[in-house]
Amino acid sequence: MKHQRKLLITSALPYANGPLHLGHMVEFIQADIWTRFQRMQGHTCIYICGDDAHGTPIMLKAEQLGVTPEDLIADTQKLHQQELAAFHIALDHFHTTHCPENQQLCEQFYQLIKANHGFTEQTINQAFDSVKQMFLPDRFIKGQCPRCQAPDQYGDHCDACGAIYDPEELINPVSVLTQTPPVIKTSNHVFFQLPRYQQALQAWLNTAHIQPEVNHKLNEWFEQGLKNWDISRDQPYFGFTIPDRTNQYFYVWLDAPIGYLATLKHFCQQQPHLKFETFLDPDSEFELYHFIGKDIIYFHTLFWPAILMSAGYRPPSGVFAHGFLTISGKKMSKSRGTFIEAQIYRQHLEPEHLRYYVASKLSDNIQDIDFNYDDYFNKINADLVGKLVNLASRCASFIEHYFSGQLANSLPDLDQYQQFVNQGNAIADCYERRAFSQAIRLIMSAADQANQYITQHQPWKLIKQTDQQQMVQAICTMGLNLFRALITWLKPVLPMMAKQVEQWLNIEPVDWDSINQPLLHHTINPYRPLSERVTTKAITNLKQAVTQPPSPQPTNLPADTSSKIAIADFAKLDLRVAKIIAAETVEGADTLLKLTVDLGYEQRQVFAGIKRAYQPEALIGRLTVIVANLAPRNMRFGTSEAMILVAANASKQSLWLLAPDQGAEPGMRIS
Ligand code: 2FM
Ligand code: ZN
Repeated sequence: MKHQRKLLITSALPYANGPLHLGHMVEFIQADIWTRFQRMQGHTCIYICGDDAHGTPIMLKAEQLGVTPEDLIADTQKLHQQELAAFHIALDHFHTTHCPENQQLCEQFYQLIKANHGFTEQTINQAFDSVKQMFLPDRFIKGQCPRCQAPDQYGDHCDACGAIYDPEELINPVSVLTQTPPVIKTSNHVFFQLPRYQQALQAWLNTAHIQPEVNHKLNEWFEQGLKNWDISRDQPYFGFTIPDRTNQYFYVWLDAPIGYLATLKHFCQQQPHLKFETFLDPDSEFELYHFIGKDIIYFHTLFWPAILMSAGYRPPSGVFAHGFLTISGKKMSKSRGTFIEAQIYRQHLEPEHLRYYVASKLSDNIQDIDFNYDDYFNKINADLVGKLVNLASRCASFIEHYFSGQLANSLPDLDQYQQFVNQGNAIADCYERRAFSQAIRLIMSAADQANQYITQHQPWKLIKQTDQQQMVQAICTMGLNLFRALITWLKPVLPMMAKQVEQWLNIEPVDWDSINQPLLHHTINPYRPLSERVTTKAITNLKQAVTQPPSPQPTNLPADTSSKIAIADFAKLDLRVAKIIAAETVEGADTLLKLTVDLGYEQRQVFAGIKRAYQPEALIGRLTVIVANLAPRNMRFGTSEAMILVAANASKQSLWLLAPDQGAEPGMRIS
């Protein structure tokens, strides 16, 4: 009997301030394929993820959209979950780092590490935006590169020459928030003493599953010497406050990996047979694997294991890093039309085709992988449809038309079948090592063998000979059994197609070893096409869609942008002409104006994100259009009692207030 493993698997937590794109999907697909493969082997797997909901960018994004960070992350979480389901990512649980479980765990880690003398305090200099009254993360400072003088470079590195530096070294630095020069301000921070864990980390690396390139990188870091790590941030910040510090928060990169555990804890609360504490135990029977992008190796192979060890908990059993996704050889970029949101992709192409394509490119190293439209087109049409689906439909048509769906009682050559099925061992080995592209190559070569088998035996000729009918049934039964093996091996990649096949073949869900017994003397259901070819039109449409302006922010979107609404839905909106009678700026909000509007029958207070486009005094007396029956929204600065309608360009940098023609009066209904 096989050894039954217990695995806890995670994908990196996506930030809760934007849609999932194909780069995210590569990682989810990779972890999902591995998880599904392990489950097919009979192992117990818990696969979890959640949104990374804290930090300065999320706080500022919410402010820019005129919503609370809580609303922004709640909306984004829903959209992320929808997208993951659409791509068949078999997560057991998707949660968020902004949850009571995480707050409690962060505090617990903090107290444990503190008790183990894992922290120290240091007073540091930081760039401070005195207009915005906040400390600036490196990404919020821009200036000229101190090495090559290139303009408009971030505070930590130069895109032009690759230099890495401290923000103080930038020439003519400005805050990207207010365009004003930052001042340097000191404050006292909590640091995790990473260097103390160097030996323990090196010992851990000897046993953990770490890719050779990652090991190499780690050795370089060890040689350079590890540094203390700042785990605190000053207010304003969106996150959890540190219990014994004034106005300070846990840095998002501390609470994010702890968020893996918070998600698990939340899941365990719904699964009485699972005891959360046992997962933390250094003797836990669960192996723990993190799938991550290569940009966050430092966090997962140094900080995170050291934090776990310092708190007395078990480190991960392995960390699996992958490369970035490029689109037609280029970095993903919105302005270059190479940024493909997952939702846009699936408006034009099939999620399972992406899964297959990504699997055919992924290996166990950290090289970048490329999404190339022509390559995608060929792989789906020539391999998936041309070889795999075609084999099924060829055999099905004979079995259905001549034998009423009945398979033969025996195979023409059992040894040949066994030899074919034996290829499954090498394929399983590839899956285990995450060498998915190699697994796909082996499966497609097996598909070639299966197609050759049918071509050689020519059932379309034999069927014309009355004494060869049984032979045709046996050949096509063999063909379908070979197909069943192929779809079994592809089930981790194509779970929906595999399910469709199980229904068609009228069989129980297959696991890895089901194919050891051929399917004989059995009636199958009528065949329905398993997958369609990709059309050039669909590819062209996707290309066009990604060069369009990016889709609007999640908070402004209905769940499904492609859905139409009925007239009755439209009638629910109470749109009214309103007169702006007061307008003022809001302290601490970059984009908001506070307006008072008159509807004739009453007045409302509205916070509108239009400060960039309008001076408050220029608005007074103007007529505009509002949504009058929007439920009041509590914002950081007060309650907004309606919504002003504006036209905006894609980046929302330019805005135009809507106004009725002359003669309209406050309170008039718009229909
Ligand atoms: O790089 C990122 O997208 C992070 N949000 C990943 C966090 S993974 C984990 F540590 F939580
Ligand atoms: Zn430079």
